[in-house]
Amino acid sequence: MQPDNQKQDLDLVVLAKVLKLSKPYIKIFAFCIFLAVVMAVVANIRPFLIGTMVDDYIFKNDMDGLKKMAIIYILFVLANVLVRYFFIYYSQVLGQSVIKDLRVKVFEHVQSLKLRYFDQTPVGRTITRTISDVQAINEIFTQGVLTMFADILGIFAILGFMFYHSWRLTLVCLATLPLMIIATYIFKEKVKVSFQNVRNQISIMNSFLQEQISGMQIVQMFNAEKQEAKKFKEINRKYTEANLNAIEYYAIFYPVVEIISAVGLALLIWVGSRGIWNHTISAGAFISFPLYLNMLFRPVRMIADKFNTLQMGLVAADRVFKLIERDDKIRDYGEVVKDNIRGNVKFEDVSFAYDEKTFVLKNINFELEAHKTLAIVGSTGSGKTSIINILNRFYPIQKGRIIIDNIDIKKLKLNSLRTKIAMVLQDVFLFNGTVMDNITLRDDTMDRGEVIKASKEIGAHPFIEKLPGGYDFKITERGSNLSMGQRQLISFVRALVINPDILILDEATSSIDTETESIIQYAIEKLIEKRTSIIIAHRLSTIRHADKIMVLDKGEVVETGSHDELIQNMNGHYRTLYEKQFEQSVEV
Ligand code: M5T
Ligand code: MG
Repeated sequence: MQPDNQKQDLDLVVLAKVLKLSKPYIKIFAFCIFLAVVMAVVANIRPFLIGTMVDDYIFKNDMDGLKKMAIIYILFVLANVLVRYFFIYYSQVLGQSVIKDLRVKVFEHVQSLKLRYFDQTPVGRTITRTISDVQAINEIFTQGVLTMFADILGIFAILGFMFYHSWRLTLVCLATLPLMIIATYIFKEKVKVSFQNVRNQISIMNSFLQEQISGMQIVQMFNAEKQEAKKFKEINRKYTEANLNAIEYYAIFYPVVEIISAVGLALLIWVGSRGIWNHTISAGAFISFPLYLNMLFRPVRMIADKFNTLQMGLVAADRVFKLIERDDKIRDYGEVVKDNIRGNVKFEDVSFAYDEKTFVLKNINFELEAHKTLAIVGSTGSGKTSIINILNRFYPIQKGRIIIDNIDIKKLKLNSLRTKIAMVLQDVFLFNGTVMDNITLRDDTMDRGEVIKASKEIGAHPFIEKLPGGYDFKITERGSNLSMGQRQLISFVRALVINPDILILDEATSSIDTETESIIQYAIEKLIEKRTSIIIAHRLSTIRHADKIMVLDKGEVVETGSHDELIQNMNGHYRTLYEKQFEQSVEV
């Protein structure tokens, strides 16, 4: 699990991309900006009003005027509350709308990625990208850009009021401002690094947890809980450390700010009191400037914090963008759409490597006529599953051609290719949902009657019917509440309902009882009837029905022929394999 690399100089580019996401919500965005402008004035006018009340009304004994001013003051307070409410609400609406769209975008993109991406990326990382990284982007809007904009406007507004009120005192206040800015800057830089660390640790922890939970059975089976818990503790410790590290900077920063404010206030009182004695500063200004000072420092202080939220959001955004800009998409250059195929399959000198280097299939040649059955046998790791992985274009091949009905499959539109081919994989994957959902894969156009018909045809109906709820029986994640044989049968029905022209079956290696075996055997015979079939066979019974048998060894075809032909070859691979299995089945 490698933490992701981050480039730090890309901030503005990333920010621009994030802002672009809000394009569909430009009106809300504009409204938020407008509110920020209003807020800058409404929120910061109060010290000025207080100063005016002191100088122009209290000192001049104008009670009626004072009352009026008090009402104005209250109105501004209320207006501020109202404007702030809308600002918070709508900046959230904006952020949430953007990330709602983004999540779909990420999900759809992930779906279109090549299988290689999933081979190489921990699941937890992809989940972090889709959930928590996207969430962090929300804060770019709610905590980042918009509030920072509001704060900066606020600072200008305060400075405006201050200068208007008393330039002398304003200059005094500004004396400590550089200190504040320097402190803020240092803080921002430090916290930035530690926050990146925090996010990396989150990603590592998610990946670890995801893997652990999926593999819990293995962990418990091999009593590996202690070791795994130890590893988790280590990851957890690093995560906590990263968090504490970030918090430490806050713990230093806030007291420093406190000191700078205190110095500022002391200066203000010192210069202010002199100003009152020599009548260069009014009492109103003297009273309102400490308030200004507070108001001026608050956004400056907050900006550091917001900058970091923004920063974190940008780091997250950068990762999400990297994911959705990944060029690992399945390329669909094919244009040919075929509605009907006969199902003639030909491999011409096909070589293939998952990693472009180590070839797991070497110069494979074979032709399978339409409606015939090819069985592929060979020891484990010989490349059987790989053959079907490339036939369906899950992975691109490096050499040779795969041809279906005289068309190179590269030229076929992926969709068109895959709807013609049904695959039953070695390990059946069932989703959380009903039996029906798992067969139709939530395709509403599929008729319930059709499904039942198909499952009757291959003999899965009796067992499904017996499940509580029948076709509405709820399968738990990965099908853990069904036996292997049952899962296999459901996947058979899934393959049959789409009525494929080519059927590929990667037989499960696990042994099943004789009764289920015969049900499955019957189902397989039904499945391969009247269509081109490639069966990766582990059981003798399956092989016998094949028109042709191809023996693979270390990625190469070593023998081809019918059962009868191959069995003649006394020292042949097939005969050896066959004898081995035969012995086994006799023994059992
Ligand atoms: C053949 C490698 C594997 C093996 C070789 C599926 C898969 C396989 N391999 C990868 O690198 N990545 C993959 O995603 O390819 O493997 P296979 O084709 O799966 O062999 P098999 O189906 O004949 O074996 P089995 O055990 O199913 O009978 O070197 O590392
Ligand atoms: Mg296999």
